[in-house]
Amino acid sequence: MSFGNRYTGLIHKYRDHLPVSDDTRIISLGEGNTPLIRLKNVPQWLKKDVDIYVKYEGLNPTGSFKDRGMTMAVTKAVEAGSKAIICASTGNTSAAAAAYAARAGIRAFVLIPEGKIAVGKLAQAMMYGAVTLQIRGNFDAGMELVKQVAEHVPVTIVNSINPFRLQGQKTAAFEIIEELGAAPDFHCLPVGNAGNITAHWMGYSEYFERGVVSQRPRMVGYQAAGSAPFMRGGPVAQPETVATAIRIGNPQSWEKAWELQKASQGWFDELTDAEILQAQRLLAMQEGVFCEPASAASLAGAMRDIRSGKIPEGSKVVCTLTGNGLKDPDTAISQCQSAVLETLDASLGEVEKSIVKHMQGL
Ligand code: AN7
Repeated sequence: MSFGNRYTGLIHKYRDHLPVSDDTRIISLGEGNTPLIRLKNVPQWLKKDVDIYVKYEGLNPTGSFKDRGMTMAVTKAVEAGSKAIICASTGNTSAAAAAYAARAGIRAFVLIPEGKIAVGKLAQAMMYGAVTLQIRGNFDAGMELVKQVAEHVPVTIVNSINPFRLQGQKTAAFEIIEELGAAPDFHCLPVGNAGNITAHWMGYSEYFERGVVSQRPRMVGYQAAGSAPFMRGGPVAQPETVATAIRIGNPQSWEKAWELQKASQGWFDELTDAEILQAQRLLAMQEGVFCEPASAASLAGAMRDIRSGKIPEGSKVVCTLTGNGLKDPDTAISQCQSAVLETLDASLGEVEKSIVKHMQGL
């Protein structure tokens, strides 16, 4: 057994693959190194011989994959002397920006669509001390405002148009390759701005070009049907979906996404809110893994494409679970009305009666 190998975040671990120097002050909260969980019950339930792994990015320090990008973006902003960062966000980017700014001792400004971000994410932005600007408009409007205001005031944009974000996020692909000993056959992700799918393809490609692996996965991206600009062939003016994290009508990495789709021989598709929520609940109830609705789009899509044979039997599939289910308790509870929540008197008789009832058939 070896001691003293404290994990101190992905920049330390992958510094040879990242644009940092020995003098760089690293702003880290120990992000990365997330579990790659092999599903047991879902493949059986599908009656298909496939290996499905979920990369549980919800276990990052602020509960989403955004921490991988934010450790790099904030590290580089501080290195460049920036005193403030800014982003537009559907919630998770704002939570990560707020946390890493707090850690660095700089100011964070976050623009969020009023009433359209999950309550946990709002709590995070406020608790970490970001100046939280709720706009009467959606993410896309916020993104345009951020680009414009950054031309007038000295703030560093930390949305995924900041190239350091993708540098940090590519490390998830490194981790997957190191754990599996090879790239998977298919890698499925939810798509909003398409930054994360782009970053994963970068990571796989770097290990491929260095000869670490001899193959790269086919990349598969899923959007919510009400927010599916890739399927409509152009921006969606009024995106809507229960998966508020990907309620995005004008993806910032549009070209890169289509390039990697071609290069990897992957595809994009869309899922209804009902399909997304069903996959979220299935994953929680069958596997004990709680992700937020947007994240479940990756599994929902993979299940559909496995069923149809588009993803053939014998495949190794990785689904990225981008965010933690605890971020959005309202959506979770609202779809559990049929689940087991009973109200009863604090009496032994009542409690015992309920337990006996629910033990029947076990
Ligand atoms: C849980 O926080 O864009 O395709 O502003 O939070 O890289 O945009 C969030 C995106 C998937 C989509 N899953 O990733 C934001 C934001 C979750 C997310 C995505 C997001 P990209």
